[in-house]
Amino acid sequence: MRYQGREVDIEGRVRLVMESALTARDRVGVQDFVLLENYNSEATFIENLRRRFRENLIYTYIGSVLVSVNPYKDLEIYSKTQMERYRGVSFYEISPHIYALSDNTYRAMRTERKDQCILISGESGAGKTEASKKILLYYAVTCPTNDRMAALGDHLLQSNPVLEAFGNAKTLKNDNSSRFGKYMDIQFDFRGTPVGSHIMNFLLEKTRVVYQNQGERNFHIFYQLLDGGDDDLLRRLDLDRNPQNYDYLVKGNCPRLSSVSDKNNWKTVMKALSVFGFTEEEVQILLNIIAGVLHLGNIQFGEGEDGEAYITTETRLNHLAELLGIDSSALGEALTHKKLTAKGEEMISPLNFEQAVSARDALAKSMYGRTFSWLVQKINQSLAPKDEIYHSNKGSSVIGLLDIYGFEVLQHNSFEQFCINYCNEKLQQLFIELTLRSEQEEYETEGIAWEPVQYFDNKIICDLIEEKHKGIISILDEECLRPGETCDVSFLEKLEDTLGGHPHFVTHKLANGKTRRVLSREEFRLLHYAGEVNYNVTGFLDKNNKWLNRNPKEVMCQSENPILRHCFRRKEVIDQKRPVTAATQFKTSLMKLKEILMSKEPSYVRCIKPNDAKQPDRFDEVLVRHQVKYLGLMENLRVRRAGFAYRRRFEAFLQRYKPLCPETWPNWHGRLADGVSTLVNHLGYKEEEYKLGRSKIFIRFPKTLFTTEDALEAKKPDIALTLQTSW
Ligand code: AD9
Ligand code: MG
Repeated sequence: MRYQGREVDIEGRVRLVMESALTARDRVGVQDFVLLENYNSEATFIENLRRRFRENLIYTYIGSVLVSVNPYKDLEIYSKTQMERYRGVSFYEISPHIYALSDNTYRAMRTERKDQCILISGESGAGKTEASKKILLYYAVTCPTNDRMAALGDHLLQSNPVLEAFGNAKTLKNDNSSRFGKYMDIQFDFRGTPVGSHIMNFLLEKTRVVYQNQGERNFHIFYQLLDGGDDDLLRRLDLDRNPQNYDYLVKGNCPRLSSVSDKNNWKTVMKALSVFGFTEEEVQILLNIIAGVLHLGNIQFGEGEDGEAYITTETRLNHLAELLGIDSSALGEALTHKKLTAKGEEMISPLNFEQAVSARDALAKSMYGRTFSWLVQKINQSLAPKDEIYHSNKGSSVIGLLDIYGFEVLQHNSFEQFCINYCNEKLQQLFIELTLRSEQEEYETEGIAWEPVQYFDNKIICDLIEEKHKGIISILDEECLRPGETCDVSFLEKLEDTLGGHPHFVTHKLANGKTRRVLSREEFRLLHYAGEVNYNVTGFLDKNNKWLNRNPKEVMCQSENPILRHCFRRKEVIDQKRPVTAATQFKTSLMKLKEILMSKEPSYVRCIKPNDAKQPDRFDEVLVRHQVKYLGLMENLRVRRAGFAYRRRFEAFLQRYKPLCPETWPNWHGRLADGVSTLVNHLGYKEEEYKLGRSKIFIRFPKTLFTTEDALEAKKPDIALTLQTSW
């Protein structure tokens, strides 16, 4: 048998039976925070987390929300046997686990016929991506399948290594940090068989392609190719194995990672691509682009007498052009000249050194970013449900999985952190709206009176960022689109003019020396729900502007490489309209995402990072307290407890406690509500201790439940043991 996920022998079992429920609770804490006696105390909350973490019990509930603490070590709790334990078992009957949440969500989808979504949040390195992988694994292994669908489970799992290779990177916070947001729909038919999937990707951090902070790396795929690609391949791509030889890979001074084998991961990625049906030729042209980005980074410029840039690395340029299937001189010109159309006439003007470097980097970012989107599209084609099966089936439903980049505060925060933190802000808002709403709805459906709880609503910060005309994004866009000389500093001034006095916005000028850390003249500070972040405006306009010069686009759309031709459409070159800015595009996709999520029944995984050193068995209380605070876990708990600490469906309650009452034992034959009423009357529940809703009993205090548990233990120790192990 198992106790809290560990095997115990017969002797151990006897010993455990001897232990009182309280002793067990003292050692391993409670499995659901709502059972904490002192639920208002943050210290008690954290102590409970700490005790459980010490015992390798990384999961704890707040009602139906799963709190997960990153163990930074492999725990043997994800096996197939474990999956079997959780299959079909009610949420509260067994110790908390990501599998319990996965199973519960699946069953809710099946029984209630309602689309579900699982929202995973937490800061960078807290374990979101790992959680999402465990959920996928659970569905791939446990869901019913048939021969035709057997491959889908495999495809679902294989999407991870590919997307991680191209979209994840080593950062200071996480060796495998997601640098894009991912929302994945898993589609099920009326039998509950997974039949397809679709991935929506959000704003890839493209800047990383050309620049990495100290101690960070570029996207994994570059290192994997250099380390794992065979000699013939590298020769064909004209690459050598040393990352130090590529300008785009040396900025962070971190070519190798001890925690990651680039070579092994390369093999996994290549295998996964073939699973997705990529032909050998497609893989080759994809790799041409990846190698092309590296070669592009090594193109160097000189400056002529009149300040015009010229290319000093002609041979490299030729190699690059050959690799990308484009004309070498056209590429050279595109990197050193700007094409303008004025009054119907085409004019070509030379770029200076800085402009040429920036044109080169813009092209590299654009090539990589568009190729990433192409890749997601290809994977989606392979994951799409086969029409005749899916669409002919009424009653099909969906489970959505959201795994985005976590809240980030770095030494130097730029446009990317601004977008990432905005995304987290929106997700927090959704959490607030939905947890409160669903709680309220449950009381309403069950006909129970509700007492609202005070909580911090971060809508004010979301508005500050996204409001039309007055929000930061609108102001940024205006500055980007304004004709004439605009710069990052004029953007900051505009922010100050419009937002001065906003309680969540501070700058050097506005702070008047009143803030803790003095801001520089290029910074603004946002007081996010998760803490203060100083953003440096340098580069904001540039990164927001998705305007790529016309010449590089023209060159790319004439490429012999079909992926590049797909990514750079002729229409785009002809169409002179300015593209939507990066921030606005991001805002629009977040709005779309919110709509998708709001139409589904949400479940939550709130991930916590126990220490900054990425070490096992280290629980940094200050760090954890901070996360508990900004994730709003105390408020979440209070909301859950404001009304009733516990709720159970009548049948579950009756089934469990019926041995305690002669009238309900061994079976109750009347209405369920009457059975529960008879039972609690017999147990002596006082009127203020509980309420009967339409289908559930609501118990106000955990103590009431503990007393009932103790009574059950006294009567049937065997039953009580399973109970101790799960509560
Ligand atoms: V980011 O916002 O993408 O930077 P995540 O996604 O929250 O971040 P991730 O899931 O990548 O973090 O976890 C970081 C690392 O912690 C992983 O690479 C694992 O080494 C480690 N980890 C996380 N969860 C678990 C787990 N359940 N068991 C063991 C884990 N290790
Ligand atoms: Mg991640």
